[in-house]
Amino acid sequence: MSSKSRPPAGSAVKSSPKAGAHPVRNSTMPNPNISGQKGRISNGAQIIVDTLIELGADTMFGYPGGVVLPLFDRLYDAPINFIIPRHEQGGCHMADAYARASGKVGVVITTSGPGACNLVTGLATALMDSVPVVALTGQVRTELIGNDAFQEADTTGITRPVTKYNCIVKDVKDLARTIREAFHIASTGRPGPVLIDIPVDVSVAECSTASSAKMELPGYRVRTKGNARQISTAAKAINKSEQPVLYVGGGVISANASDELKALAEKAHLPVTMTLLGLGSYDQSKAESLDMLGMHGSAYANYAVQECDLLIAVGARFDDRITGKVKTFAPNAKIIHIDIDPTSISKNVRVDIPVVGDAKDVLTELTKEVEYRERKPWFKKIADWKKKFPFRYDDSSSTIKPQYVIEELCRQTEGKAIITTGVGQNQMWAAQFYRFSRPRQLISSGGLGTMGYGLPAAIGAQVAKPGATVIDIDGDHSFNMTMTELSTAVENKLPIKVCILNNGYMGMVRQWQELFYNKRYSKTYLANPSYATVAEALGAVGITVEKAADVPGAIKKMLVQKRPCVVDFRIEREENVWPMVPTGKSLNEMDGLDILESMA
Ligand SMILES: Cc1ncc(C[n+]2csc(CCOP(=O)(O)OP(=O)(O)O)c2C)c(N)n1
Ligand SMILES: [Mg+2]
Repeated sequence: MSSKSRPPAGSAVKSSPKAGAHPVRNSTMPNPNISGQKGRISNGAQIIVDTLIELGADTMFGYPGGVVLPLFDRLYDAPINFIIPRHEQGGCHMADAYARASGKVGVVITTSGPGACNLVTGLATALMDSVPVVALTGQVRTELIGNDAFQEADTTGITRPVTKYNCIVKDVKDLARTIREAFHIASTGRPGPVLIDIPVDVSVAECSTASSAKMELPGYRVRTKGNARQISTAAKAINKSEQPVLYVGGGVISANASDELKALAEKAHLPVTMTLLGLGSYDQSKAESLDMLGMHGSAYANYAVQECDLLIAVGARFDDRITGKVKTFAPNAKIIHIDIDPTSISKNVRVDIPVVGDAKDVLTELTKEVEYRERKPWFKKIADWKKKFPFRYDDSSSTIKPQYVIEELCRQTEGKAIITTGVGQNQMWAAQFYRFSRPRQLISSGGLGTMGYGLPAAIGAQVAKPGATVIDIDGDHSFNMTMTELSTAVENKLPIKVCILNNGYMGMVRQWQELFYNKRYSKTYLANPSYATVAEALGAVGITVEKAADVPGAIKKMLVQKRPCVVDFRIEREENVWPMVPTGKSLNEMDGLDILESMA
């Protein structure tokens, strides 16, 4: 890379902040307001560790390298649970899932150049799903920046589009403050990943400890309280509505607002549908749950959205997998949109009543003003759709149906496990057939759809919740992408379970080829290893299941393992996910309903 494309050495590289973030001042500028300047003399690496501990980060994920040696030296005997992945992408997914499962900020540390570059997919995954992750990357010495130094990469440049905010710290005096700011920006407003790049000379430079340095974010404002008038207008619309639908996204979970959501749904008597990331925010065992909506959502949710007269979106962003054809999305509905991120309002779909604020706060206020209405005809219609088009599969065959595996998993874990997923059919079946009842129970890459997320995510979730049963429902090819992380699980004695729905195919892509490319299965079949043998070689337990009759026993065996356990379910090869709204179609134009009906 030419040095021309780089900022001159000595300048700070700033990202343009994303939704909800605002520019922070140049971190190389002298900062006269640092408090705590009088403390003991420390080096940059020690300041990093002290500040992280002060911020409550007792668990981190990371991989060492040359320019982070000073930092790793300080981590040697620090009171931190430090997990070393086998690849930095895995480390970033672990930090991300740790954050999703715990509600805390996930921290990942890597070296410069290749280490930092390996974070990109993980950061993009966290950005798309609004997950608070702080990444600390080492950088070459300040004087070498722009010289194509060994293991130099323009980390802030490369990660600018995949972070909520990033910067490089060039003065040790700014370190503590910048780390505090990173945690604040990552976890407030619409959460997201923040990266701080730290040249090695800054890590070894000495300064008086400034770990209590105050944040200086004059331009960063987060509006948590919703506008009272807008809330009243929303309440009136709800009270007037004959056919309302609550459409809930991951924002409700990240705002810890599930109780407030339940209170609103119960008081006003509203049916609730959730996005993939919203699953768990509302108990699916309730009659008012319409389960997931969208491309592979339930027919009853999609019909309800298309026929509703009022759509109340909370912490959701009208992603194209949800709306189908935007022009004909919820054609009869007035739309209320409650979101912390003002930039997502009316971005994809025109909104009638926007309310910018924290979901917990806004839902509390809104609930005070709503009234109960029975809405008998509407709930009758919904009950009829539910009866006619439940998620179904043909259970008459002796080959293993993936849906059956998930139903059985749900039965044996009493719907209480934390589920992570790969991407593809496995992910959609997990969303359709496991029944989620509490927030932070489903951990899945929604926005970016990152194959390879499931296994490292299970590790991050298990670290966050050591007592929980954590199951990765994965695809064979998703698992292939990061399966080396099984070693991380083994080394750290994490009893995660991996259920590979092994169809031999990149199943979701094959499904599209079947439906839209005349069954020309171009490059979607790859030879797989014996996963049980791989698992055993890496120190985990491996089980292969080839017959439907063996599914319950294998799951039972898996659930009692103390070591990580991989179960390779050889499933029906060409099973499809139904229903399906083809790209460009309206939500009510679902394929596969006839197939589902024929199985009744
Ligand atoms: C990193 C990455 N590369 C490519 C894709 C495109 N893609 C989406 S689903 C899929 C197939 C997934 O196969 P598998 O993990 O076996 O899951 P299945 O659909 O068979 O359950 C592919 C290639 C992706 N989502 N992520
Ligand atoms: Mg597959």
